[in-house]
Amino acid sequence: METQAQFLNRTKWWREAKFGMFIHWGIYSVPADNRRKGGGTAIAEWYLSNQQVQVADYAKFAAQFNPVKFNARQWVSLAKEAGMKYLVITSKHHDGFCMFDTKLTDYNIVKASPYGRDPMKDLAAECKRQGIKLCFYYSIMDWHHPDYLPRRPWESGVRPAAGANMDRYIDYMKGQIKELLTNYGPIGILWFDGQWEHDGLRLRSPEVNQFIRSLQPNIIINDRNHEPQDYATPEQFIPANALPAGRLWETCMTMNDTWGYAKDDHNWKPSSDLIQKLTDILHKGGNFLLNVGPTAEGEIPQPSIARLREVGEWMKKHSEAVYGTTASPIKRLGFDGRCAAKGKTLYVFAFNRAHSLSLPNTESGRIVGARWLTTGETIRIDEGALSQPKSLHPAATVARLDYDRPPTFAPFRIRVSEDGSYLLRAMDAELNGRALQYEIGRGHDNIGYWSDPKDYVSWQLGGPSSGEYEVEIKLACPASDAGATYTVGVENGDRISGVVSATGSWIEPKSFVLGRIKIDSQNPVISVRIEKMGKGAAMNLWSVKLTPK
Ligand code: FHN
Repeated sequence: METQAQFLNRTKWWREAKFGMFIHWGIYSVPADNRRKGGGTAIAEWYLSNQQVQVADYAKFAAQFNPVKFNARQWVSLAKEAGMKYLVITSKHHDGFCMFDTKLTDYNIVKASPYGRDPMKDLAAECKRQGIKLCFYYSIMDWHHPDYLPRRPWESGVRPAAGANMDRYIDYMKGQIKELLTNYGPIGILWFDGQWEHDGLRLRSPEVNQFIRSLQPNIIINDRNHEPQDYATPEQFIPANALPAGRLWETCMTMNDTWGYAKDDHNWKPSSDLIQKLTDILHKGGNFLLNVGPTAEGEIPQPSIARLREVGEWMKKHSEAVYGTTASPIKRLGFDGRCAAKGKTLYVFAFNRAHSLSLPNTESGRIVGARWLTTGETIRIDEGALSQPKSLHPAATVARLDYDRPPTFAPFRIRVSEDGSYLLRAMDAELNGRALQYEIGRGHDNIGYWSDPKDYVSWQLGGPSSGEYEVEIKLACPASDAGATYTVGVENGDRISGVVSATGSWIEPKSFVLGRIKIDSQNPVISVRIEKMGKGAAMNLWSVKLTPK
């Protein structure tokens, strides 16, 4: 079993890198079409599904895929210019087309396209030359492989499922993973995706993840093969807070609305927005995996290049505020901006000229130096307020504050709502114990993996709170696991109990009013504790609401 020190050592490069390039590139860039059959738009790499195309017809795009303008040096240089430290590229997406030289199917770029070369080889050499970590995205879901099930609804009668064997498919998948982790040098991350059609048992997830680590013990694996593994992957959004219990995480996001290239998707995010998203992620201790979708000719679209260069310009002056930082010790700033920490230094990202760029008082630590990284000016501090810079960066103006020790601030407390109630969300909770995980994305915004009855969840209230409160809990649990008994209440004070009933599934929460508790202490800690486990995991907890009565 890996120790925490070993885990931190193995993930060190990634935790310091903070910023990577995601590349969705495949034969879906031939149609480059993000429309759905019957109207509306979707994500272009899902073309086969969006247009309900038969596999044999979709496969014809391979013969039209000839990325003669692909230039690994240009792509890696662009990632580096943007300040990105790693690159995650789709080795195989859901369409099953392999963008690497695999011996396990001819449905690959070397054998089935006029291009006839392995771009992953070029990228591996270029990443090594430029000091960028090469990482592979690999889709478990495979619409092309005859052994992968289920078939798509529009395939019935065309491509029968008879004879398909998912175990044989998992063996194929392991064989390809072995090729990816053997033929391209050290790989930074195995970025799984497309796991949702089967559970971890069917996908032999523990076996596959262990196999990966046997091939490259230092590799990082994301959470999309049915195990928490090394980090969580909120997609197209940024969590409201740092994930509880120091859980590592990385937001992946598109620059427009699609991962694969779509000729008609012009909904590009401004570079200032991308920079502010990066600082928001830094504030919460995450990584940012920003996507480009190259064309069938092998070119990164000009709007993506422009944004990467603009972000890179900001990084040139401010990268020390990005690399190697950790989550802000101040959960909420009093102005439109964000903050990140690095030992005895805080970096403050001011999004616009705020009336007062003031910081809360520290509980420990005194400022011994302060300057604006953006302008080089020394900062004067007057009763906590920072002197304004002579000019602002349109995206984020950055201050560096040096303390005599790593500064600490008052603990985060849940603010009372205007109606006197408190909403205690999973996102804001302290997770106490071994197994609890905060789950986010794909229908989750909850505390899960509640397999140990000694684990418990808690929040500290920040406002006036003496009196009687109605307790409402929002939780989810499938019938297979229901039945646990639990209590909600004040630590070492009044509590009320409940029984977990079935709500449908792990991602179908329901709310239950339990009754009332009395609170008579200042800044009490409210907790949810398990009294007795049910048939399986206790529950997935979304929130607790306390309403004064
Ligand atoms: O279905 C995929 C999608 O095409 C894209 O690859 C994203 C990127 O993380 N992942 C899945 C949707 O969650």
